[in-house]
Parts: sequence; C-alpha cells; structure tokens
Amino acid sequence: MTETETRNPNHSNQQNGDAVVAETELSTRDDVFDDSYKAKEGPKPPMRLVWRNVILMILLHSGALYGLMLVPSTSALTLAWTALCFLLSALGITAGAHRLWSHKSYKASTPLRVFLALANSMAFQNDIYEWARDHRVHHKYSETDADPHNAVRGFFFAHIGWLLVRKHPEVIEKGQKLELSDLKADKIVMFQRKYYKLSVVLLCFLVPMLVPWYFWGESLWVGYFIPGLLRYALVLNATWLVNSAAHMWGNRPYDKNINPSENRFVAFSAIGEGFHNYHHTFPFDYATSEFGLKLNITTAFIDLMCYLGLAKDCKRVSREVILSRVQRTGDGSHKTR
Ligand code: ST9
Ligand code: ZN
Ligand code: ZN
Repeated sequence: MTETETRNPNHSNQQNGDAVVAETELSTRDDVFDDSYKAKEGPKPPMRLVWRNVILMILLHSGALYGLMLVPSTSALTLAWTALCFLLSALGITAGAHRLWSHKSYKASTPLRVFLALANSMAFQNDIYEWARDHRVHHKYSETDADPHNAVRGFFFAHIGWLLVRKHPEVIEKGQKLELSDLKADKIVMFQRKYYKLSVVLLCFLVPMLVPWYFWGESLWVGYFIPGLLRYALVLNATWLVNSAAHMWGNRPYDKNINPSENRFVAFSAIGEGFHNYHHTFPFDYATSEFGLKLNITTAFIDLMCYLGLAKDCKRVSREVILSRVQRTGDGSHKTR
C-alpha cells in the first residue's frame, strides 16, 4: 500500500442501501487529504494582526462573560430559548456548512437547505461559501501552511488566533485552485452570501433578543446578552475546539499518521463533531463517526430529515472498510483490535 493509497483509500463499499462514494468521485474530491503538498522554501511571511478582529473578539467574549453572570437570575423560559438558539445555530454549521455543503455527505431538499442557510446565518461564522471553501482547504492541506487553522502553529492559533491575523498566502493560493462549482451553482448558498450581513444582524442578534422580549416580557438587555452574545460565543468556541483540541488530544484509531483525534468532550460540545480522526480519514461519511447516533445530535437530525423525506443519499463507510483501515493505519486503540 503506497502512502497515497493510505491517505486516499478506496472507501467505496455499499452498506445497507446507503449511497456510495465512487472511486472516480474520490479522486476529484477536494476535501480529501493531498499528501503531495510541499511547504515553500524561504522565510515565513510575517504575522499581520487585524486589530479590528482582536477588539471585536475581546468585546464579544467580555459581553458573553457578562451574560454568564446574568444567567442565575434569568427565567427558565429565556434559558430554554437560549438552548434552542444554540442548537439551531449549531445545526446550521454541522448539518449545513459542514456535512452538507463542505462534504456533500448527503443530499438536502430545498426547504431543508433554506432552513440550514437561515440557521447558518444565526451562527455568524462567515457565509456558507466562505466556510465551505476554507474547510475544504483545511481537509486537503491539513496541518500545512495552506491550512487556515494549521494546528501545528499551536492551540491558540488553531482555536481563535487564525481569525485575528491575515491568512498565510498559501491558504489563498491553494484555495483558489479548489473545485467550488457545486457551491457556486447552489442558489441558496449564493443568496445567503449576497445578503449575509443583513441576515446575520437579523438572525444572530435581533431574533434571539426580540423573541423573549415580545413573547414573555424578557428585558432586551438580557435578550441581547444571553441568547445573543453568550450563545454566539458558546457556539463559536465549541466549533473552534474541533480545530484546536480535536487536532491535538485524543486517540487515533483510524489513522495514527494524522493529528485529528477522537475527542469525546469536543464531540459532546460540538453536537457530534469531535470524532475527528474518523472524520479526516473518511470525510464524506454523513455521520462523521463510526458510531452513528452516539454523542451525535447532528446525525440524529439528518436521520430525522431523511425520515421526513427532506434529505436522502447519506454516504456511509462500510464496517469492512473501516476495520481494514484500522488494521492498516490505526494507533491500536480501536475496540476491535
Ligand atoms: C468563524 C469560522 O468562527 C469558524 C470556522 C471553523 C471551522 C471548523 C471546522 C471543524 C469541523 C466542523 C465542526 C463544526 C462544529 C460546530 C459546533 C457547533 C456547536 N481560498 O478572508 P480575507 C481570498 S468566523 C481562496 O479577507 P485576509 C478572499 O476571497 C467568526 N481564496 O483574508 C479574498 O479575495 P477578494 C466571525 C481565499 O485579508 C482575499 O483572499 N468572523 C481564501 O488574510 C482576502 O480574504 C471573524 O471573526 C481561500 N481559502 O483576512 C473574522 N481565503 O479580495 C472573519 C481568502 O478577491 N474573517 N481568500 O474577495 C476575517 O476577518 C478575515 O478572513 C481574516 C483574514 C482577518 C481572518
Ligand atoms: Zn480538522
Ligand atoms: Zn470536515
């Protein structure tokens, strides 16, 4: 088995009627690791801080801490609404920008895509097009200069630091070569991109703040700081933990040659996205995990959408392929070994 085959194995087995990933499709996918990447020789470009982002992130996290202090005196209804806003915005990232638009791991009907695009704006993590483009470049050039949140540069950089500095030129150069025609052809993705700022003001800040005020008389102040800022900061940090903690700590049962790891704490806080060794090994699996629904609200949501007829063609990797990969490149921590 050559290294290329190890990195880009043939996962194209069919199981239980699930959709398959054809070999021909695998070779053209832009979310599969490219191990031919060579770092450019010469001095590293200087890090250029973006002070606007530094200040905004300090303000956001200060506001979120203040929101946390208000929690003990807040009504149960407002806290339940905050949890719902967390779940909706998280699904806009996990089921939407990540599993649907970055990895095409299942197909979604128009009503579901509209819902996911709205939920995605509520999460305010860049528009779907930009998120999916950066995420594909992350998978293809993981832990290199071309990875936007290259975890080799440390926990802080992978977590939040990458949003506080100009991108490494390699990220942009490699990103420009990616195949993004599917995103460009998706009218909902392009519509969300066009009206992104307006949709964020409405869905990330105004709706979370106004609903509790209008329906049960909550103060606008609490509505702004708890379902608004605190919830936004929690979803951001849960997401960033996948880039930082799950690229550093945990077992590597599927591929010991890569940094992404199985991290249960991250899986819990990121509603199913912490099984990161599995996910980087089999990026097109709609469950992002071998274990289906375990610690994986996002998979349960996609299953429900399939049951309702709003989603279909969920891609899965067969047990046989998983086990052979575990034998070949795993670190020995997989339960079957
Ligand atoms: C946020 C995103 O938080 C989080 C993403 C996390 C991903 C996690 C993945 C993990 C797996 C999934 C798990 C989900 C778990 C969810 C759990 C939920 C509970 N290719 O960007 P610029 C071009 S966002 C090709 O300005 P700078 C670009 O088009 C938070 N081209 O770069 C542009 O061209 P043009 C809110 C690229 O100047 C030009 O380059 N947002 C690429 O270096 C310049 O682009 C923020 O905090 C590419 N990859 O600035 C900050 N990239 O001029 C938002 C760029 O022609 N971002 N280009 O249009 C910024 O302010 C800036 O991007 C910057 C870099 C300062 C970071
Ligand atoms: Zn990753
Ligand atoms: Zn991914």
